[in-house]
Amino acid sequence: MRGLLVFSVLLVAAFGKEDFSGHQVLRINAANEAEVDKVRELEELEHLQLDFWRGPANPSIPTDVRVPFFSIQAVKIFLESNGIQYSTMIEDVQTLLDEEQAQMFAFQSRARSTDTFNYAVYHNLEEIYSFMDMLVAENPGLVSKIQIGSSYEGRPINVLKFSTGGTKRPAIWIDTGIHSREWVTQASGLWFAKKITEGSDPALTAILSTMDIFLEIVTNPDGFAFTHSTNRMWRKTRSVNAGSSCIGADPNRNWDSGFGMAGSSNNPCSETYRGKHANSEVEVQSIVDFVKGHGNIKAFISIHSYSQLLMYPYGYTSIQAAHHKELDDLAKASVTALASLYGTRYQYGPIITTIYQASGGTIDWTYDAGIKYSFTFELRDTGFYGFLLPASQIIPTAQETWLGLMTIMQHAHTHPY
Ligand code: 0X9
Ligand code: ZN
Repeated sequence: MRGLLVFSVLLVAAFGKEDFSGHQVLRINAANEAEVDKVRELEELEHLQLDFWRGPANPSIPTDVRVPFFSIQAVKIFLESNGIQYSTMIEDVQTLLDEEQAQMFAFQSRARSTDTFNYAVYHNLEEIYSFMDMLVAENPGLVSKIQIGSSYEGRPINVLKFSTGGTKRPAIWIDTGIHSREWVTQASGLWFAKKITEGSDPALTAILSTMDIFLEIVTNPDGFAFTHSTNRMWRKTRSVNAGSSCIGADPNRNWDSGFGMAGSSNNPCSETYRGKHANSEVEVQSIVDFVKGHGNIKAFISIHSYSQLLMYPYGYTSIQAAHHKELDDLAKASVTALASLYGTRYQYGPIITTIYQASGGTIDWTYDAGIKYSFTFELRDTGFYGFLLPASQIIPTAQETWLGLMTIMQHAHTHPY
């Protein structure tokens, strides 16, 4: 097992990118809790090198898992011998990655302004950072760039501030890409940034007349750089874990909200490793410092993919949030607005019942820190492409999500607290 891991690390070191040829994504439909428990046994089998894209959660939510070529027979036999139903969602992961790369390469061009920037393709970190600088240069009276920290590997952690004036106005926070492989989120963040500068929507102008918007597009810069350079499927940060050869912690398990409870892992090799202690990841600590230092953030929206969900606290406990009714009504209005554009259906509710128990998550912390309008989106799709959403869906995804975001932002604007 260890030999295999070392071997694959060496291969990547010699040839560059991690290869996903023959990897499949299976959808496992556990019929009952006993079958879910069986699927959980797969999680414990580290030598299979499984990558759980979603779940295991409960019988109503299918489990999606990327299975390396060398484990496919073992996993299928395990499922079949236990009578658990499954289907193949993605036949060959590498085929999708090759298409994604070909498309990025075909449309590669250095935009000289945010008007000619191609929002319909995926971009790397350098292109995104240069986009930010262009947007600031083009809109000096509205947009500024704030560096809230430096990543573990030393990259700047940048936040765009949209403000028409005032000091410490009540503010809305939006972040994308805290999980680096969720590429449609950073791509949507770029589209949102441009949208905010367009000034064509009176509802947005009204919001900006009294509130600021902060947008962190690349919330996990090291992970994002790594998805481009080495491993497209990288989710976590890139911090070194003492005593382990596995890298990184899950930045959506590292917040000081039910930290260490069920719904996170203490194993550094797990994709949901919570980290050494709450805020151990500088990418998380930087936001915590910013939020506390600002002191007037009224809405905090953290954007992930995939599953088409809009959720509010809590993830670490099944106790209802104090503002459950208001948040639920607002979530309903938001997903209705989102669906109005292309009919994309979202489910909504508290994290723990809508997806699964997750402790140490972003919006549980922001909510407990007093930010009432704390929400988290899981964007397209429902698993057909999963994290590998084709670039042709970037703009429609961003457009419909924007309608959902506007519903929340308008509510925060008209319901001061
Ligand atoms: O497991 C997670 O962190 C989230 N799913 S993801 O596929 N994006 O990794 C779900 C946890 C719920 N919390 C948030 N979406 N913030
Ligand atoms: Zn995520």
